Amino acid sequence: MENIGVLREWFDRVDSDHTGNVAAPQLQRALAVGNLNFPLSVVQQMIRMYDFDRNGTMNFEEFVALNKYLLKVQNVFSALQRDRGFLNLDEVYEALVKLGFSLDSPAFYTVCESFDKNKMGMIRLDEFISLCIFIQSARNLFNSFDTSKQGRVTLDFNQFVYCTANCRI
Ligand SMILES: [Ca+2]
Repeated sequence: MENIGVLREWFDRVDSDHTGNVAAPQLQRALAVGNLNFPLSVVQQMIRMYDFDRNGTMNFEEFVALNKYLLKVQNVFSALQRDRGFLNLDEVYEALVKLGFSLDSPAFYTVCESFDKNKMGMIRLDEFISLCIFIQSARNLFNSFDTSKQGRVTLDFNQFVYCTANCRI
């Protein structure tokens, strides 16, 4: 999917009503064709991450940016899954480090727990992508409050509510 022509073709197919914009349900169906099944809320979060013009849908440029991110996550997953189709939790940790996130134990295990649907410690690709989308959104939101780049933010209750509502998947 790296080839821009191939991406354009894919986008045009997903954009079935030819508006130049892809909405969450269309994107959800398109990803499902590639065997990636996401709840609509995760797809909406993907769109929010790359919705540069803030219109709630993906134009081609935004779609390319999202695809680039998904490929990066997919590559890290593929390198570690050793043909089993899932990562164990140690491998998820390693994968997250490769993607630039080193969480402490409480944060890591809490996140894994909420994305490991059958609670077996085996994270499939779609679960891993959902997990990454969540952490990346949390990172982006955190950075928007951490204006002095101290790695620390102070939130009042309203801001806290705003944050949790924004990162909920
Ligand atoms: Ca948009």
